[in-house]
Amino acid sequence: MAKLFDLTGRTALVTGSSRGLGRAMAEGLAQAGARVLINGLDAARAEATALALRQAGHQADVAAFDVTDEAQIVATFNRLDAQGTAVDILVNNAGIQLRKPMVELSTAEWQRVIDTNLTSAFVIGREAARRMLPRGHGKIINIGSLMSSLGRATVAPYTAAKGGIKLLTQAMAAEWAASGIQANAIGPGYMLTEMNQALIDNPSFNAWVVGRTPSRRWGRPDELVGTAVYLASAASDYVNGQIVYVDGGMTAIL
Ligand code: GCO
Repeated sequence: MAKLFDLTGRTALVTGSSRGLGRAMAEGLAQAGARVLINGLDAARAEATALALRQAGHQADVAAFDVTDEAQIVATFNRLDAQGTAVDILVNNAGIQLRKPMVELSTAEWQRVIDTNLTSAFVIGREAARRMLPRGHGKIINIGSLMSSLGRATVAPYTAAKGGIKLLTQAMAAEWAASGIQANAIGPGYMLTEMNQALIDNPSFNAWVVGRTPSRRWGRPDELVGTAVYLASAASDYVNGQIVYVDGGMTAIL
């Protein structure tokens, strides 16, 4: 059974993994045996995270690039090719949030969220798949959200992007499953992260989350690790195009 979840010998690229959910998942994949590539906009912060993982006895390096910059993405994958580093597991986690009513939202603001949260997953997924397809195996894990299936006022671009992540995952399965690639998504619920700090600190929003969530609490970033390792491992070789909500039950009830 342990072998089923063992990632030894695999390399995992986790975008947006200097902190938050991405860092938690990168740590979990490393604990399962993977060599992890820490990505972030801030190279120094990414290096600090990779160093902390190495100090904990794991294999961790940095792949610092802007997930909205196609030239940087392509250059990174070309550099990894030249180094003989194959990305076996891709976690498309990087994302931003922008809370504003649509009638006050500029098109540029909309586009920035879509570019960061959705288009990046396509571009990085395409570059990874171009290398995975000839190898006949690969794992792609796209990070969705409650907003992959539910709407909330004032987060329209994030919601549209995360809804797109769900269906992009299904499109990846449609095109790549026959070649041994499994593409799935994780839909985190309300998690205790920096991105949500303003919500956590808002007494009425906090009360709403606790009351609306069957588990009656926010989730912790480390609570995504089990699902991430599962979707990155042989345990999910016959799972494709699915989204697993790790949300305390929020999407399961009215
Ligand atoms: C919000 C939050 C949510 C969560 C998460 C839920 O403003 O409602 O930011 O979007 O971050 O995505 O799955």
